[in-house]
Amino acid sequence: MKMKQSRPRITCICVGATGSGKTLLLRKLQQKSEINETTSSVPTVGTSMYKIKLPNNKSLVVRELGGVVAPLWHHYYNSVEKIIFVVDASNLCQISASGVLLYSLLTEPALKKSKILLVLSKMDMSYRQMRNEALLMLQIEKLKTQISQTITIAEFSAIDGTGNDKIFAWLQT
Ligand SMILES: Nc1nc2c(ncn2[C@@H]2O[C@H](COP(=O)(O)OP(=O)(O)O)[C@@H](O)[C@H]2O)c(=O)[nH]1
Ligand SMILES: [Mg+2]
Repeated sequence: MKMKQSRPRITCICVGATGSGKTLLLRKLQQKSEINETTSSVPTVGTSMYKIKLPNNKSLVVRELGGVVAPLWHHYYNSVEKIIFVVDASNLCQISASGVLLYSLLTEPALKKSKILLVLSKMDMSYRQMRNEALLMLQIEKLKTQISQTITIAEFSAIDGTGNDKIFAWLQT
């Protein structure tokens, strides 16, 4: 008889400001792997879980944590190994808010050993130079010298599929 695992250990979280594109990113990753299992959501604290099938046939459950519940993010840091941090590259007006969230995440003791994937989302709505402007505004180069985590940067568009392969490759490592 198969035991039903009701509480999988979630080792990957997806965070970022409200509207940055987290849900669409995770749905897109699910679609590519032809799994459409929009798993349980916990509306009270605004988190949802997505089971993503990786190219190596393993699967990974990612928990989305919305910007509105940023003060509660720390409840979910336990056993987190990977963090997908989503920034809307088409909206540079909101980028400083993302920078503050990112910084507080990176300085969190529980996340000292985690791997970070910085996703610049909505690239279909951004001009090329916006990528560099976004990274500059987030002070990524300076941050890299100050933190223990490694940051991988991926451009993404849920519309045209930009960045899909790079994100899957990162999720597999
Ligand atoms: N053009 C474009 N719009 C996007 C993209 N990703 C998300 N959006 C839009 O941005 C809005 C917020 O997206 P959502 O995934 O719900 O953001 P979340 O709050 O971070 O989960 C929605 O209207 C999406 O359709 C993208 O890659 N390109
Ligand atoms: Mg969402």
